[in-house]
Amino acid sequence: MKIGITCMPSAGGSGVLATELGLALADRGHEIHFVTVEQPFRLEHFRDNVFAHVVDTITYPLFRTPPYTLALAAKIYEVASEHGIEIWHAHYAIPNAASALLARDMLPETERFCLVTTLHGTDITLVGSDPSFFSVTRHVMERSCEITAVSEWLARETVSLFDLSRKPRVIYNFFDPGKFRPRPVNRRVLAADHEKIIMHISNFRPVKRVTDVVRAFRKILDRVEARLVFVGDGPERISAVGVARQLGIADRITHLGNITNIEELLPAADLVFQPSEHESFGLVPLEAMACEVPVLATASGGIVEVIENGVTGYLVDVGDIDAMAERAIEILSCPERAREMGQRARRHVMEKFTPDIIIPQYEAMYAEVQAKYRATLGAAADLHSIGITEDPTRRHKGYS
Ligand code: GMT
Repeated sequence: MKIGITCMPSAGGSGVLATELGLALADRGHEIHFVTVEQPFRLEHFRDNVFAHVVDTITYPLFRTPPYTLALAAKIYEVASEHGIEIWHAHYAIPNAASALLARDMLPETERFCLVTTLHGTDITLVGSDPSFFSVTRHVMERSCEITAVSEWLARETVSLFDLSRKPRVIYNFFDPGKFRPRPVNRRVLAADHEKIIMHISNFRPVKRVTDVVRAFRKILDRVEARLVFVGDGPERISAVGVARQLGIADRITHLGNITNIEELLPAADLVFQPSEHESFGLVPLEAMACEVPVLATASGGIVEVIENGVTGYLVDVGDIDAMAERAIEILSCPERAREMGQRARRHVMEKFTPDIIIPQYEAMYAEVQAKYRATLGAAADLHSIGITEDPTRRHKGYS
């Protein structure tokens, strides 16, 4: 199949997942065309069946910011018409699905691709539900041939927030078991021999609650010799630095910035700590579990579909710093228990979230929407039903 993929190129989970999905599909013989504003984070080397197209934008004094969404639409249109793309898979509703929808409407009716939109979380909970984006987010979801969500929680949230006519299909995140596995690593480059390593990996947005990591770490230090390793960067990192200075523990934190090959870093951790406000799935916890590293996270959002509290990791309430510290101390001071939890975690994710399990679900969905499309080609009423053309009876109703 010829598949176009648009995603965020930065270090966030949606871009990583979309890139890994494209690579896995390419390995299975599909022709994959990425269209992004810059080279995706985990797409570094030439790969068979993979093509990377970068969007050109211009600056012009009349524009307050370059109209990227339109440039993206123009690039998707160009790639789709040149390569005969059958499925366009937009990751993150805004602006990616909106641009793909515009590109699809520009194509002649018989050459239109099926648009699949995957919701990753903040595109719905924070961006899409903001009044400024609500109507456009709802419109692109209604006009996608299929919508997928990365957890049951996100699917339910989306239906209730947007009052959608159908529930998104749930397809979970996956990890590469060859890459993310326990392996010998040189801990010494990260911490002294006597220090346990607590790792937090994120894009340091407010939803990640990174200052909670620092506050809990302060309490952990009362009982355990440890080093906190921050991986990633973003607007809240500086707040974490400020809190660490106030608490007098700034020298116990190492900031590594954005790292592409985290699979070589993760196995060095004694604990991965993700106290997010909510996580629609939790790709970092998944990758940590695959490395047999115990995870401490918050019981909020779709992460409860990934971690069973007390069995494959620990879940505490959002903002409950005392509980976070208590659980972390428990894990760090009992290596035998930590090892068993890590092993159970890997067994669990190997049973549920490998590419062999997840990729065929995407392929089956692509085949289904394609078959539906082919069966309805030419019948205008049916094209409306799968979002390929706009239903004229809805046009003036207003969606919100
Ligand atoms: O975690 C982030 O803030 C990045 C964000 C993204 O969209 O890039 O990640 C989201 O997508 C990941 C892949 O599907 C999920 O595993 C993360 O849980 C989700 N993040 C949030 O819901 C906060």
